Amino acid sequence: MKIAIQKNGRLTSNIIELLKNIGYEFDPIKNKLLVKVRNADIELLLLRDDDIPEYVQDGIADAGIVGLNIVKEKSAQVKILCDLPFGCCDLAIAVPKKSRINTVSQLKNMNIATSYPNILRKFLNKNKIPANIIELSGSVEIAPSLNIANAICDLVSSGITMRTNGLKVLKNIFSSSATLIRTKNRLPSNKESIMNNLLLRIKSYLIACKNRYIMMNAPKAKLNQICEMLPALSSPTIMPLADGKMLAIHTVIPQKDMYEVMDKVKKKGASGILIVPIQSLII
Ligand code: PRT
Ligand code: ZN
Repeated sequence: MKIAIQKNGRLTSNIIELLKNIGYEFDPIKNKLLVKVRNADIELLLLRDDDIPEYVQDGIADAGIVGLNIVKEKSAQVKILCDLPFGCCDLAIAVPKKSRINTVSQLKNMNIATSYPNILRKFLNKNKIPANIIELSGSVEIAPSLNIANAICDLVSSGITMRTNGLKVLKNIFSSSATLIRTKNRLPSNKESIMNNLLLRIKSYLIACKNRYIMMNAPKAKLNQICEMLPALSSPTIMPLADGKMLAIHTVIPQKDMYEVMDKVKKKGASGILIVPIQSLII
């Protein structure tokens, strides 16, 4: 099965990290077009991100990892399998800070520079704003200062680029992150099973990243109170300790709650509290 990924860009290191963390082994991808996964029947196809949706749509690649912004801009006929927690950004309309334009409705008959003409056109049509779209392939942020456009529509993550170019955001029109996509075509059964396994690995890894395994010893008398404090995914495992007065409690809790839980159970007499990361979790 072929998975198309970005050859060299913002998403590349996150994709490689994800694929390695879900157990695929392969050589460094630098300067390569195709890399074989050693321990699965998978090849990684290294492309420019703009080409990935079409390669997957046309079945040249069976799956791909690419920003949702590119999938939507290309109107690619692919199936979105899973959002991934990196490459997060917004597509935003912005104008120079000193501009008197404060709402998108004031963009009527204005020139808006963008590398995302299709997403922008849909937004303008939906909101009945008749503006002119100026398509640029890069350096969109400098278009207003070059008097090419009154406004821009571009990706924002930290907001630093907009600020340094003296721009203010009027509206975020689209939120994006990296996504796993696949061809809409039914694949031969061996490829379908590799695809299902890939999706299972990714989903179980993403759930695992958001959770932690917690273990502690607690006085028997405090068991109910401690269990009430555990925002557990399922009922905790309780095991008696040799001394007869204490119990071992094991469970899975959301990572975001772990310090709060640790503090609360400690106050109720829990000791030997151990919190460990989970490699993979299937619910
Ligand atoms: O060479 P190739 O064509 O493969 O890559 P590329 O240069 O076209 O894309 P690349 O690597 O820059 O981005 C790949 C993907 O990362 C995008 O399609 C988005 O899905 C995602 N992404 C996330 C971003 C950003 N954040 C982002 N901030 N892509 C671009 N930017 C740019 C933005 O265009 C602007 O110039 O970063 C600048 C703004 O960043 P902040 O942090 O200053 O707000
Ligand atoms: Zn690109």
